[in-house]
Amino acid sequence: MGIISRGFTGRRRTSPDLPPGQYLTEDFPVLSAGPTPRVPTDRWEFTITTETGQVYRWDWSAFRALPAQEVTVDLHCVTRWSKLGTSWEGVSLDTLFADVETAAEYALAHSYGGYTTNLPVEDLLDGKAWVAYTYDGEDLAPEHGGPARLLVPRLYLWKSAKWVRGITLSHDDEPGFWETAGYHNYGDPWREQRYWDG
Ligand SMILES: Nc1nc2c(c(=O)[nH]1)N[C@H]1C(S)=C(S)[C@@H](COP(=O)(O)O)O[C@H]1N2
Ligand SMILES: [Mo]
Repeated sequence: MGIISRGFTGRRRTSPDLPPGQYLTEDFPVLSAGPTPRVPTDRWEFTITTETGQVYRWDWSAFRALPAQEVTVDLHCVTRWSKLGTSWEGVSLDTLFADVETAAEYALAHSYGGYTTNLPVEDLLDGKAWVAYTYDGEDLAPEHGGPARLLVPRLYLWKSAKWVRGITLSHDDEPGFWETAGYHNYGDPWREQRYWDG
C-alpha cells in the first residue's frame, strides 16, 4: 500500500457502484477519435460476417423491425468518468446472432469512419450487448454514435463502438484501434484493465 495522505480534500465522490479509480459524472462527455460521420438511415446497414465469409445483413428498416429492449446501464470510460443509470433502447446482440452460424471466439466491431474494437464473442451474447439507437428516450445523437452504436456496458466504454456498421467474426483475436494503441485487450473496469501494461 502507498502512503495515505489525510486531509486531502480534492477527493472526488465515489460510491460502491463505481469501479476502482472512477469518478461520477452527471453530464455525458463526447469522446471521439475523429470527426463524427453522418450516416443517413437510408444508407445505413449493419452486417455480421462469419469466419467462413457468410454475411448477415440488415438495412435500417429490417434492423428496426427486430424486437428491441429498453436497458438501463452504467457507463465506465477509461479516462475515469462513470455515468450511472443511463437509459437506452436497442437490439440485443442475442437477437442479431440468433440465426448466425459461427464457431468463432472473437469479434471485431467496425464503425463508419474506420474505428474498430475487439472483444470475445461471449461478451456480446447472453444479454451483455446491444446495438442501441435511442438514448434517454431520444434518437441517439450523432456525436454519441447515432444512428446506432454498440453498447457493451460491462467493459470500458471504448468497446462500445459508435456508428457501428458491422462485426466480423474470427478464430483469431485482432486488436482494434485503441487496443493497438496500448489500451487493454479486454478492458474490464472492475479489474481496472485500462492499458496493456496495467
Ligand atoms: N466509432 C467510434 N466509437 C467510439 C469511439 C470513437 O472514437 N469512434 N470512442 C470510444 C471511446 S474511447 C469512448 S469513451 C466512447 C465515448 O462515447 P460517448 O462519446 O458517447 O461518450 O465511445 C467509444 N466508441
Ligand atoms: Mo474512452
